[in-house]
Amino acid sequence: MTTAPFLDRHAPAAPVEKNYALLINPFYAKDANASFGKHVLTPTLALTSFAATTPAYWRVDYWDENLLDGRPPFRPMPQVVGITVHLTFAKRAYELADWYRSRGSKVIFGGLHVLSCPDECAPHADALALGDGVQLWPRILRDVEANRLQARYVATYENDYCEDPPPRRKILPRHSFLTTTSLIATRGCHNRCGFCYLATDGLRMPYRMKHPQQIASEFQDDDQPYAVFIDNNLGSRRDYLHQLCAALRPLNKIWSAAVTIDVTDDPALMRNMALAGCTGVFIGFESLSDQNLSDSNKKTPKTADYARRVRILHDYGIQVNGSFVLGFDHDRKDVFARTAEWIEENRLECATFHILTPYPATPLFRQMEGEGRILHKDWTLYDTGHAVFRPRHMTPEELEQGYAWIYQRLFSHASIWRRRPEQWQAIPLYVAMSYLYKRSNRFWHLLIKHDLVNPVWKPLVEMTRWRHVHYQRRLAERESPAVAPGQVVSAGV
Ligand code: B12
Ligand code: SF4
Repeated sequence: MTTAPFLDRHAPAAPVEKNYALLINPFYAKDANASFGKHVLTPTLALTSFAATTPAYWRVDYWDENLLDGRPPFRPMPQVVGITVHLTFAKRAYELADWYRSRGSKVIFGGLHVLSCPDECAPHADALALGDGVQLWPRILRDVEANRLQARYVATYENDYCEDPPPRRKILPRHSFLTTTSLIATRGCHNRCGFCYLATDGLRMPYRMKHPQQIASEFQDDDQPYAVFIDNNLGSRRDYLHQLCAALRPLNKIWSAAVTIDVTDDPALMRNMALAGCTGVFIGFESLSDQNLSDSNKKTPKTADYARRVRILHDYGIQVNGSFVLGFDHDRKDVFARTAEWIEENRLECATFHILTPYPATPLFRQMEGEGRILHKDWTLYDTGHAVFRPRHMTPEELEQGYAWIYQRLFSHASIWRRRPEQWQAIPLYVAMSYLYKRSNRFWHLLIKHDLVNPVWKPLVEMTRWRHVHYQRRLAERESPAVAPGQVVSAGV
């Protein structure tokens, strides 16, 4: 889980196959503090989304190096290699690109890092796709065919999102993920937090939505019981989320999504989400300090009201995976213990932690650079598990130690027990989920390597779906929330 597959520099070049495209999600090292399981929950849509626009006479293969099946294929050599590049795996993307280019393939880079650091990426690729790949990929392939590939292709995110084809999920290895149904209904977010990639210079991503019925059809067609919405914020437009819930409800399937905590302002929406099969939400609380949140420009309710809002979600049987950022300017050394206590007090079923990370070309990066607080630009360590800047009230080492400590505490037997659901009937399922997700890192590589992720999880997913469908029926019959079921598969899991 920590070392990239070996690329043999002496391997001879195989012949190049015309009209063959290989799409690669490069390897990145996994943080041993967190769950390895999270990396095989749902596939990224970076590659499948634009793969859908490939002309029928092109062959497309998908290779995710994180599934531990070794290095990507090279016999025959693809005519085109498309690689998605994030800053944490940029170095690996460059190694792969150099290898394939030296043997005759044309390499195309796209993704967030290409947008924020194009000049760094350019020497390693034949062409850069800056922006929406769905619009650019068919143009790029046409230019490859006509032998007139350009160095840069640029697209905005302002077209009608309903015109995008469904992602090409059939190219994914089906047993390797908890579910292949990563759905994305919207792009953008009504917020622009200074630390978020959405605030990257030059990235204009207005909030765009697909028709709810398109999303329901995608969910139905992929034939999985559980979907994860990978939208930045599925709750940015509540009127839209109401409509989406109405479209999902007849499917009798379950799903989870990232939303902001202000969705709890609308009790009817909570009810509709539960009735539509929502079993969990991923919420970026970010911090329990109002000052940190306003410094970051995050429009969010007061932190003193967070606990009440978590209860509303729990009342509707919706589990909460809280995401917390550590190392803000108002964080002192007590932030770790205070955050852990709050999570336990409010019985968050799951929590994800991130060391504050100034992504290049964001307002936070500019601020930190202006204050001389950036420690280095080794992007591999910009993985939110390392301190890459000088925090205000502690040393970088103390921040990293606090980050490791809080994961250990939240994954401990005692903490898992303290956060157990109030209904005793729900406890066995909660414990099963917690142990599989949080305390099984030593087994995860075996599940991943032997394509067992989906077969092992499937019974738990089905049990959760079955329990939730029964709960939906009880909820539909009454005005107030019914007694919530315990879920096995929950927010972000
Ligand atoms: C799914 C997901 C994951 C999955 C899978 C990740 C993977 N690489 O396999 C999991 C859960 C494992 C994960 C883990 C992490 N993630 Co993540 N993840 C996402 C998420 C929610 C969706 C990605 C996605 O599918 N987007 C939708 C696609 C369609 O958009 P896209 O990637 O931008 O692709 C479009 C274009 O960029 C372009 N394009 C992209 N690639 C290519 C390639 C070519 C050839 C072409 C032509 C075009 C093209 O076309 C696409 C269509 O328009 C995003 C947030 C988001 N909503 O985007 C965060 C996000 C990418 N993750 C992020 C982070 C920080 C992480 C972690 C480091 C967090 C952590 N500490 O654990 C880890 C580790 C991963 C790593 N080291 O990179 C950050 C990255 C920030 C940054 N500036 O790099 C994001 C943006 C979340 C955020 N709001 O901060 N993640
Ligand atoms: S609310 Fe979340 S997705 Fe929206 S800008 Fe802030 S961090 Fe990014």
